[in-house]
Amino acid sequence: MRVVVIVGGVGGARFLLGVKTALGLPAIGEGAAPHEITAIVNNGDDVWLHGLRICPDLDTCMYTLGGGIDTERGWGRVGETWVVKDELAAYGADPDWFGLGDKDIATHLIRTRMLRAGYPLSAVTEALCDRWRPGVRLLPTTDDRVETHVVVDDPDSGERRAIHFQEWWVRHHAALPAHSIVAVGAEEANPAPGVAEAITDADVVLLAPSNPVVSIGTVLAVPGVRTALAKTEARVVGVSPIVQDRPVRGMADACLAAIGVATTAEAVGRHYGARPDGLLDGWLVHTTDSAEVPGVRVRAVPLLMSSVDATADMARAAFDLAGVSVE
Ligand code: FO1
Repeated sequence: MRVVVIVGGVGGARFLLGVKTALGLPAIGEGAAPHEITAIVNNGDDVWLHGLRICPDLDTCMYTLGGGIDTERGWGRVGETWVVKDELAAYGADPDWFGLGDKDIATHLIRTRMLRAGYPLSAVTEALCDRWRPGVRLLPTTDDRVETHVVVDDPDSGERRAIHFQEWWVRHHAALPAHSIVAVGAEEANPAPGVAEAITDADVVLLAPSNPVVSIGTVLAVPGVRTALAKTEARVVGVSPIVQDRPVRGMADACLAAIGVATTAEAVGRHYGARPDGLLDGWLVHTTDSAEVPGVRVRAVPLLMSSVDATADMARAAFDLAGVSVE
Protein backbone atom coordinates (compact mmCIF):
# COMPACT_ATOMS: atom_id res chain seq x y z
CA MET A 1 0.00 0.00 0.00
CA ARG A 2 1.17 3.52 -0.79
CA VAL A 3 0.58 5.90 2.08
CA VAL A 4 1.16 9.64 1.96
CA VAL A 5 1.25 11.63 5.19
CA ILE A 6 1.33 15.43 5.17
CA VAL A 7 3.24 16.58 8.24
CA GLY A 8 4.84 19.42 10.17
CA GLY A 9 7.37 19.01 12.98
CA VAL A 10 7.03 17.33 16.36
CA GLY A 11 3.38 16.21 16.10
CA GLY A 12 3.87 15.04 12.53
CA ALA A 13 7.04 13.12 13.37
CA ARG A 14 5.37 11.35 16.31
CA PHE A 15 2.36 10.52 14.15
CA LEU A 16 4.70 8.93 11.58
CA LEU A 17 6.06 6.61 14.31
CA GLY A 18 2.48 5.37 14.76
CA VAL A 19 1.85 5.05 11.02
CA LYS A 20 4.99 2.92 10.64
CA THR A 21 3.99 0.72 13.58
CA ALA A 22 0.44 0.27 12.27
CA LEU A 23 1.92 -0.88 8.95
CA GLY A 24 4.18 -3.46 10.63
CA LEU A 25 7.38 -1.44 10.30
CA PRO A 26 9.70 -0.71 13.24
CA ALA A 27 8.85 2.74 14.60
CA ILE A 28 12.51 3.75 14.42
CA GLY A 29 14.71 2.91 11.47
CA GLU A 30 14.04 0.73 8.47
CA GLY A 31 12.29 -2.60 8.09
CA ALA A 32 10.68 -4.78 5.48
CA ALA A 33 6.98 -4.35 4.83
CA PRO A 34 4.91 -4.34 1.67
CA HIS A 35 4.08 -0.69 2.23
CA GLU A 36 5.60 2.58 1.12
CA ILE A 37 5.20 5.66 3.28
CA THR A 38 5.93 9.10 1.86
CA ALA A 39 5.95 12.05 4.24
CA ILE A 40 5.45 15.45 2.64
CA VAL A 41 7.06 17.83 5.08
CA ASN A 42 6.37 21.52 5.69
CA ASN A 43 9.15 23.90 4.55
CA GLY A 44 7.65 27.13 5.84
CA ASP A 45 9.58 27.07 9.15
CA ASP A 46 12.91 26.97 7.29
CA VAL A 47 15.27 29.81 8.07
CA TRP A 48 18.80 31.12 7.38
CA LEU A 49 20.72 31.64 10.65
CA HIS A 50 24.45 32.28 11.08
CA GLY A 51 24.86 31.52 7.36
CA LEU A 52 23.26 28.09 7.74
CA ARG A 53 20.00 26.78 6.28
CA ILE A 54 17.89 25.30 9.08
CA CYS A 55 14.92 23.06 8.18
CA PRO A 56 13.33 22.30 11.57
CA ASP A 57 10.41 20.14 10.43
CA LEU A 58 12.50 17.99 8.06
CA ASP A 59 15.14 17.52 10.75
CA THR A 60 12.57 16.75 13.46
CA CYS A 61 11.08 14.02 11.25
CA MET A 62 14.50 12.69 10.23
CA TYR A 63 15.90 12.57 13.79
CA THR A 64 12.66 11.17 15.28
CA LEU A 65 12.33 8.34 12.76
CA GLY A 66 16.08 7.71 12.73
CA GLY A 67 16.41 7.48 16.53
CA GLY A 68 18.42 10.69 17.06
CA ILE A 69 15.80 13.05 18.48
CA ASP A 70 15.75 14.54 21.97
CA THR A 71 12.36 13.10 22.89
CA GLU A 72 11.82 15.51 25.81
CA ARG A 73 12.26 18.68 23.75
CA GLY A 74 10.77 17.11 20.63
CA TRP A 75 13.35 18.85 18.39
CA GLY A 76 17.13 18.70 18.05
CA ARG A 77 19.54 15.91 18.93
CA VAL A 78 19.56 13.68 22.01
CA GLY A 79 22.71 14.11 24.12
CA GLU A 80 23.26 17.54 22.58
CA THR A 81 25.98 19.96 23.71
CA TRP A 82 25.85 23.74 23.25
CA VAL A 83 29.47 24.92 22.95
CA VAL A 84 28.96 26.75 19.64
CA LYS A 85 25.78 28.43 20.93
CA ASP A 86 27.67 29.71 23.99
CA GLU A 87 30.57 30.90 21.85
CA LEU A 88 28.19 32.75 19.49
CA ALA A 89 26.58 34.37 22.54
CA ALA A 90 30.03 35.44 23.79
CA TYR A 91 30.50 37.28 20.47
CA GLY A 92 27.06 38.87 20.89
CA ALA A 93 25.95 37.24 17.63
CA ASP A 94 22.31 37.69 16.65
CA PRO A 95 19.89 36.05 16.92
CA ASP A 96 20.46 34.89 20.48
CA TRP A 97 16.96 33.46 20.88
CA PHE A 98 17.41 30.43 18.61
CA GLY A 99 19.72 27.68 19.84
CA LEU A 100 21.66 25.45 17.48
CA GLY A 101 23.25 22.46 19.21
CA ASP A 102 26.73 21.24 18.29
CA LYS A 103 25.57 17.90 16.84
CA ASP A 104 22.66 19.53 15.02
CA ILE A 105 25.02 22.08 13.44
CA ALA A 106 26.74 19.27 11.51
CA THR A 107 23.43 18.62 9.73
CA HIS A 108 23.06 22.32 8.86
CA LEU A 109 26.68 22.51 7.64
CA ILE A 110 26.20 19.56 5.27
CA ARG A 111 22.84 20.89 4.07
CA THR A 112 24.18 24.38 3.46
CA ARG A 113 27.28 23.11 1.67
CA MET A 114 25.16 20.95 -0.65
CA LEU A 115 22.64 23.75 -1.30
CA ARG A 116 25.48 26.15 -2.13
CA ALA A 117 26.94 23.53 -4.49
CA GLY A 118 23.63 23.60 -6.36
CA TYR A 119 21.81 20.53 -5.07
CA PRO A 120 18.06 20.99 -4.51
CA LEU A 121 16.71 20.54 -0.96
CA SER A 122 15.05 17.24 -1.94
CA ALA A 123 18.43 15.77 -2.96
CA VAL A 124 20.07 17.16 0.17
CA THR A 125 17.36 15.59 2.33
CA GLU A 126 17.84 12.25 0.61
CA ALA A 127 21.58 12.44 1.28
CA LEU A 128 21.03 13.27 4.97
CA CYS A 129 18.53 10.40 5.25
CA ASP A 130 21.22 8.01 3.97
CA ARG A 131 22.66 8.33 7.44
CA TRP A 132 19.42 8.34 9.47
CA ARG A 133 17.46 5.70 7.50
CA PRO A 134 14.04 6.91 8.69
CA GLY A 135 12.16 4.08 6.94
CA VAL A 136 9.90 6.68 5.33
CA ARG A 137 10.52 8.68 2.18
CA LEU A 138 10.91 12.22 3.55
CA LEU A 139 10.17 14.83 0.90
CA PRO A 140 10.29 18.56 1.41
CA THR A 141 7.10 20.07 0.05
CA THR A 142 9.12 22.15 -2.39
CA ASP A 143 12.69 22.81 -3.47
CA ASP A 144 11.78 26.48 -3.85
CA ARG A 145 12.23 28.96 -1.03
CA VAL A 146 9.03 29.21 1.01
CA GLU A 147 9.03 30.93 4.39
CA THR A 148 6.18 31.63 6.74
CA HIS A 149 6.09 35.23 7.90
CA VAL A 150 3.82 36.68 10.57
CA VAL A 151 2.50 40.25 10.48
CA VAL A 152 2.61 41.80 13.97
CA ASP A 153 2.83 45.17 15.67
CA ASP A 154 6.48 45.61 16.65
CA PRO A 155 6.54 45.62 20.48
CA ASP A 156 9.18 48.42 20.53
CA SER A 157 8.19 50.78 17.70
CA GLY A 158 4.50 49.82 17.48
CA GLU A 159 4.93 49.67 13.68
CA ARG A 160 3.26 46.90 11.75
CA ARG A 161 5.82 44.57 10.18
CA ALA A 162 6.31 41.02 9.00
CA ILE A 163 8.71 38.82 10.97
CA HIS A 164 9.92 35.31 10.26
CA PHE A 165 7.76 32.58 11.78
CA GLN A 166 10.66 31.41 14.00
CA GLU A 167 11.03 34.89 15.51
CA TRP A 168 7.31 34.94 16.31
CA TRP A 169 7.22 31.33 17.57
CA VAL A 170 10.49 30.96 19.45
CA ARG A 171 11.38 34.53 20.45
CA HIS A 172 7.87 35.81 21.17
CA HIS A 173 6.25 32.43 22.02
CA ALA A 174 3.43 33.31 19.59
CA ALA A 175 2.26 35.83 22.19
CA LEU A 176 2.32 38.85 19.85
CA PRO A 177 -1.12 38.95 18.22
CA ALA A 178 -0.75 37.96 14.56
CA HIS A 179 -2.61 40.17 12.07
CA SER A 180 -1.92 37.64 9.35
CA ILE A 181 0.29 34.68 8.54
CA VAL A 182 1.73 34.47 5.04
CA ALA A 183 3.57 31.60 3.34
CA VAL A 184 5.94 33.82 1.35
CA GLY A 185 6.86 32.26 -1.99
CA ALA A 186 4.34 29.41 -1.77
CA GLU A 187 2.06 30.53 -4.60
CA GLU A 188 5.04 30.56 -7.02
CA ALA A 189 6.57 27.34 -5.67
CA ASN A 190 6.45 23.98 -7.41
CA PRO A 191 6.14 20.71 -5.52
CA ALA A 192 9.49 18.97 -5.02
CA PRO A 193 10.18 15.97 -7.30
CA GLY A 194 7.97 13.05 -6.30
CA VAL A 195 5.49 15.05 -4.20
CA ALA A 196 2.63 15.41 -6.71
CA GLU A 197 3.17 11.84 -8.00
CA ALA A 198 3.13 10.40 -4.48
CA ILE A 199 -0.24 12.07 -3.82
CA THR A 200 -1.86 11.11 -7.13
CA ASP A 201 -0.60 7.49 -6.92
CA ALA A 202 -1.42 7.05 -3.21
CA ASP A 203 -3.87 4.51 -1.81
CA VAL A 204 -4.53 6.76 1.16
CA VAL A 205 -3.53 10.29 2.19
CA LEU A 206 -3.39 11.25 5.86
CA LEU A 207 -3.15 14.74 7.34
CA ALA A 208 -1.11 14.45 10.54
CA PRO A 209 -2.30 16.20 13.72
CA SER A 210 0.07 19.06 12.91
CA ASN A 211 -0.56 22.79 13.06
CA PRO A 212 -3.39 23.41 10.55
CA VAL A 213 -2.11 26.87 9.63
CA VAL A 214 1.70 26.96 9.63
CA SER A 215 2.36 23.26 8.95
CA ILE A 216 -0.45 21.62 6.93
CA GLY A 217 -1.62 25.04 5.68
CA THR A 218 1.81 25.89 4.29
CA VAL A 219 2.12 22.55 2.48
CA LEU A 220 -1.31 23.17 0.94
CA ALA A 221 -0.33 26.70 -0.03
CA VAL A 222 1.80 25.23 -2.85
CA PRO A 223 -0.62 25.10 -5.81
CA GLY A 224 0.74 21.82 -7.25
CA VAL A 225 0.04 20.07 -3.94
CA ARG A 226 -3.59 21.24 -4.00
CA THR A 227 -3.96 20.13 -7.62
CA ALA A 228 -2.58 16.66 -6.80
CA LEU A 229 -4.94 16.35 -3.82
CA ALA A 230 -7.89 17.32 -6.00
CA LYS A 231 -6.85 14.68 -8.59
CA THR A 232 -6.04 11.72 -6.34
CA GLU A 233 -8.46 8.84 -6.08
CA ALA A 234 -7.11 8.06 -2.62
CA ARG A 235 -9.29 8.86 0.35
CA VAL A 236 -8.00 11.75 2.45
CA VAL A 237 -8.35 11.46 6.23
CA GLY A 238 -7.30 14.18 8.66
CA VAL A 239 -6.43 13.80 12.34
CA SER A 240 -7.43 16.68 14.60
CA PRO A 241 -4.57 18.45 16.41
CA ILE A 242 -7.18 20.05 18.70
CA VAL A 243 -8.44 18.13 21.73
CA GLN A 244 -11.00 19.66 24.08
CA ASP A 245 -10.59 23.06 22.45
CA ARG A 246 -6.82 23.18 22.97
CA PRO A 247 -3.86 22.27 20.79
CA VAL A 248 -2.38 18.92 21.85
CA ARG A 249 1.05 20.58 21.59
CA GLY A 250 2.36 23.96 20.52
CA MET A 251 0.52 27.21 19.98
CA ALA A 252 -1.83 26.37 17.11
CA ASP A 253 -4.55 28.41 18.86
CA ALA A 254 -2.60 31.62 18.15
CA CYS A 255 -2.27 30.61 14.48
CA LEU A 256 -5.95 29.68 14.15
CA ALA A 257 -6.96 33.02 15.70
CA ALA A 258 -4.93 34.80 13.02
CA ILE A 259 -7.02 33.20 10.26
CA GLY A 260 -10.33 33.55 12.12
CA VAL A 261 -10.84 29.84 12.85
CA ALA A 262 -11.94 28.73 16.33
CA THR A 263 -9.73 26.32 18.29
CA THR A 264 -12.11 23.38 18.10
CA ALA A 265 -11.90 20.05 16.27
CA GLU A 266 -15.09 20.95 14.41
CA ALA A 267 -13.86 24.35 13.25
CA VAL A 268 -10.56 22.90 11.98
CA GLY A 269 -12.44 20.08 10.20
CA ARG A 270 -14.71 22.66 8.56
CA HIS A 271 -11.69 24.79 7.68
CA TYR A 272 -10.20 21.82 5.78
CA GLY A 273 -13.66 21.12 4.32
CA ALA A 274 -15.13 18.22 2.36
CA ARG A 275 -13.92 17.10 -1.01
CA PRO A 276 -14.17 17.97 -3.83
CA ASP A 277 -14.04 21.68 -2.95
CA GLY A 278 -12.20 21.04 0.31
CA LEU A 279 -9.75 18.36 1.38
CA LEU A 280 -11.32 15.69 3.51
CA ASP A 281 -13.17 12.43 3.16
CA GLY A 282 -12.74 11.60 6.84
CA TRP A 283 -11.94 13.50 10.06
CA LEU A 284 -10.74 11.88 13.29
CA VAL A 285 -11.50 13.73 16.51
CA HIS A 286 -10.72 12.87 20.13
CA THR A 287 -13.22 10.78 22.10
CA THR A 288 -14.29 13.76 24.22
CA ASP A 289 -14.95 15.93 21.17
CA SER A 290 -17.78 15.93 18.71
CA ALA A 291 -17.76 17.55 15.31
CA GLU A 292 -20.14 17.94 12.43
CA VAL A 293 -18.35 18.58 9.18
CA PRO A 294 -20.79 18.54 6.24
CA GLY A 295 -19.85 15.90 3.65
CA VAL A 296 -17.13 14.34 5.86
CA ARG A 297 -17.24 11.09 7.85
CA VAL A 298 -16.27 11.96 11.41
CA ARG A 299 -15.12 9.38 13.95
CA ALA A 300 -14.04 9.86 17.58
CA VAL A 301 -11.07 7.85 18.96
CA PRO A 302 -8.35 8.63 21.54
CA LEU A 303 -5.92 11.11 19.92
CA LEU A 304 -3.31 11.83 22.58
CA MET A 305 -0.14 10.16 21.12
CA SER A 306 0.88 9.22 24.68
CA SER A 307 2.91 6.26 23.38
CA VAL A 308 3.88 4.76 20.03
CA ASP A 309 1.24 2.05 20.54
CA ALA A 310 -1.47 4.63 21.24
CA THR A 311 -0.36 6.52 18.13
CA ALA A 312 -0.44 3.31 16.06
CA ASP A 313 -4.07 2.87 17.17
CA MET A 314 -4.81 6.37 15.87
CA ALA A 315 -3.20 5.51 12.54
CA ARG A 316 -5.22 2.27 12.36
CA ALA A 317 -8.41 4.26 12.99
CA ALA A 318 -7.41 6.66 10.18
CA PHE A 319 -6.82 3.74 7.77
CA ASP A 320 -10.13 2.22 8.80
CA LEU A 321 -11.97 5.50 8.24
CA ALA A 322 -10.33 5.68 4.80
CA GLY A 323 -11.62 2.17 4.06
CA VAL A 324 -8.16 0.66 3.51
CA SER A 325 -6.99 -2.58 5.08
CA VAL A 326 -3.49 -2.78 6.56
CA GLU A 327 -3.53 -6.45 7.61
N1 FO1 B 1 12.56 25.77 19.34
C1 FO1 B 1 12.68 26.58 20.40
O1 FO1 B 1 11.70 26.82 21.10
N2 FO1 B 1 13.89 27.17 20.72
C2 FO1 B 1 15.00 26.93 19.99
O2 FO1 B 1 16.07 27.47 20.29
C3 FO1 B 1 14.90 26.02 18.87
C4 FO1 B 1 16.01 25.68 18.11
C5 FO1 B 1 15.87 24.73 17.07
C6 FO1 B 1 16.98 24.32 16.33
C7 FO1 B 1 16.84 23.40 15.32
C8 FO1 B 1 15.59 22.86 15.04
O3 FO1 B 1 15.46 21.94 14.06
C9 FO1 B 1 14.48 23.24 15.77
C10 FO1 B 1 14.60 24.20 16.79
N3 FO1 B 1 13.49 24.59 17.53
C11 FO1 B 1 13.63 25.45 18.58
C12 FO1 B 1 12.14 24.08 17.22
C13 FO1 B 1 11.44 24.85 16.09
O4 FO1 B 1 11.80 26.15 15.98
C14 FO1 B 1 9.92 24.93 16.20
O5 FO1 B 1 9.36 24.22 17.22
C15 FO1 B 1 9.31 24.46 14.90
O6 FO1 B 1 9.80 25.13 13.80
C16 FO1 B 1 7.78 24.54 14.93
O7 FO1 B 1 7.40 23.37 14.31
